[in-house]
Amino acid sequence: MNAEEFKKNPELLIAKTIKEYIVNSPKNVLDGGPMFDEPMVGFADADDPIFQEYKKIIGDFHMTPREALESRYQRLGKWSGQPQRASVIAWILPITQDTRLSLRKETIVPSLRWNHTRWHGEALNQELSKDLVALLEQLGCQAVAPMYTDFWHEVQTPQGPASNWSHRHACFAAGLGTFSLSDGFITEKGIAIRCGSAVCDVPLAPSPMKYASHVANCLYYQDKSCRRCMERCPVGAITEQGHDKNKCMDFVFVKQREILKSLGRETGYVGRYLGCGLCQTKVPCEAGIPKKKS
Ligand code: B12
Ligand code: SF4
Ligand code: SF4
Repeated sequence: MNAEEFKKNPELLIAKTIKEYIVNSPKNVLDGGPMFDEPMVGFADADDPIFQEYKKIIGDFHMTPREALESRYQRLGKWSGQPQRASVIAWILPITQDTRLSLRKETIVPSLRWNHTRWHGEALNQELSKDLVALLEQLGCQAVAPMYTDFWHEVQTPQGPASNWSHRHACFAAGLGTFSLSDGFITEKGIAIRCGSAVCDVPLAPSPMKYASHVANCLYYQDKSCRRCMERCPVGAITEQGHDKNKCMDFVFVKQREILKSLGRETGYVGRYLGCGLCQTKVPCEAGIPKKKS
């Protein structure tokens, strides 16, 4: 693709690039089949007021898209001031049915497939982010994938860890889904997903915001008809008050591996921790936006 072609329809070409990257990647493989289905892609205006609101909703440490762009190019010594327009690119990587089915059978530790998707899938997501930034730079644009920079970090808050760049908040601004009782992000392809985001100085048409609130896709917030994720969580980290990140983190980072060992099932698992995600399968929001019973 050349710069002229790109300028004619940047939204289409970026979405196509992300989708083809995942679908065709030789690394998108798990036991002979794909790890992720075709991605969903959305865009937001970097000047959407919601990014300023995130400083109140998440914390002052959460970067706006423009702050992220500036941080990267200041560090590179290539900053020439804020561009006229900037945009956020956000994507959803849906986890395949085979992996979801394998996790449905579990009650205390993740399946091997889910564990591999956590680690190998995130490595692929990181590669996609970096290659997308490199491609945009080749086309003469400025771009950054905030999560994969040396200025990305987590802040410990009393409620648990919080990132200075949240993919899901980028995805919400790009109209890709909403949050939920379990804290997971529910999209048209469900909650069993991974996601990613980047910022660029290209003026992109924002995707429509289809949702009435930031929790619109969750049945609990619609009419309290569902609490399935609460029942799936082995440590009670999800209650009607929401998701206790500290309880979840303690289980995910520490206790789950001890349980795996005691079950004699460590063979083949990878990564610093296992992943869990039990609250994201065998739930009505697993693979789509759940429908209210009429
Ligand atoms: C820190 C972290 C964790 C921590 C804390 C989780 C958390 N929810 O913050 C721990 C270790 C516990 C964790 C666990 C898991 N994680 Co994690 N984690 C992250 C990470 C690195 C940062 C998240 C963050 O700090 N967000 C900012 C905080 C402050 O957001 P928040 O509290 O969720 O947001 C709330 C408020 O904003 C609030 N709100 C209030 N008012 C308003 C108003 C508006 C307008 C809006 C929009 C919101 C809002 O609603 C939100 C939901 O309650 C992200 C990657 C990234 N950089 O985004 C992955 C990420 C969130 N994790 C992910 C996954 C998959 C998992 C696990 C399933 C483990 C696994 N890999 O298998 C579990 C699931 C736990 C759960 N029930 O959600 C996925 C999300 C998938 C999804 N469907 O949501 C992410 C995005 C990684 C990725 N690349 O895909 N994780
Ligand atoms: S399982 Fe039910 S209550 Fe939990 S996040 Fe999904 S729709 Fe909401
Ligand atoms: S990731 Fe595991 S521990 Fe955390 S809320 Fe979901 S089921 Fe509970």
